[in-house]
Amino acid sequence: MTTLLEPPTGMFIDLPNELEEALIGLGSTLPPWSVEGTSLAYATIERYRAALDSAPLFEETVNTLLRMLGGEPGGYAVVRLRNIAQALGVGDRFLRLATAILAEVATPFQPFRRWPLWKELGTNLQASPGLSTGTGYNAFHMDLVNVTRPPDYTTLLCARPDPLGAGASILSDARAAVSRLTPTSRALLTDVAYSYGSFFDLSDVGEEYKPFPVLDGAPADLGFVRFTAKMLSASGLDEAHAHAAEELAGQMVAGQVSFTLQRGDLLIVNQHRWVHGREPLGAGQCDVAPEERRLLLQLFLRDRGAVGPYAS
Ligand SMILES: O=C(O)CCC(=O)C(=O)O
Ligand SMILES: [Fe+2]
Repeated sequence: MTTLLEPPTGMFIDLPNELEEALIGLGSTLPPWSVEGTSLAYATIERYRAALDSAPLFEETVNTLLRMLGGEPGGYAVVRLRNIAQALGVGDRFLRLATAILAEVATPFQPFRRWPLWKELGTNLQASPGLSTGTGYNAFHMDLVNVTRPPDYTTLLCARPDPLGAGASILSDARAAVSRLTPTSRALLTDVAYSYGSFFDLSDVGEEYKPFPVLDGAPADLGFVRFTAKMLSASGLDEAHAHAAEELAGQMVAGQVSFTLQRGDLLIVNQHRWVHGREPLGAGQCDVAPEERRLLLQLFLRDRGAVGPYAS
């Protein structure tokens, strides 16, 4: 059949009606998941797979998703589970289904042991605006930039969009941004000169990486463009290296796409290829009741068998 298809560039997956209906039915039958160490238990993966395999067009849909997530220019996808969220709510039944779908991409795991598998990212008016739960612009970054083995995928499930209609997600093809840089900047970005953040209570992400190079020279599916715009203001960064990283930040913005996640949308980002962030939430959050403010749930994925020369 169509094995030579280019990766789709639409990046949104609307489920066929018959699959949606089957998943709504299955949502009530999936058992709670178990975690083994820091990963979704193998028994749960098998159990969920056996259940979803019977759903019409599930395999085809997963194949489409995998094509969107891998290979150039792919690297992110939004699976629209809006009707399922409408039917089931966004509680346990919905999270089990989302977990089952993601387990077909890679293994859900829990790098922050102190938080549950799905970590709530709510809206906190007291948080620094640019941080996860803040209300401001969250500039381009990859998650867990300062570890030797960052999660291969980061995923964000929208439980509640900003009622003020803002907070769009921003995405950019980091590899394409790098390709538009001058050779001088690219060379500077290979230097082990960048640092960001702390390393605390993390599991299965390797060691703290400090300082790190932005470009590691590894093939795209193994290495990373280790970037967070937040490191630009880190102390100790010399002017030449800061300038190269700023140029990269500029190219990421120049190539960005943006869209606003709706309730039930599941964004999956391949961290080897794309960076992500968020536009500011709507002004006037203090007039929105706390339980109505934007709420995302975050889950990380680890590629199966991802233990190569660039992992440690
Ligand atoms: O709020 C968002 O949409 C993105 C949050 C994020 O990227 C993060 O917490 O790492
Ligand atoms: Fe993030």
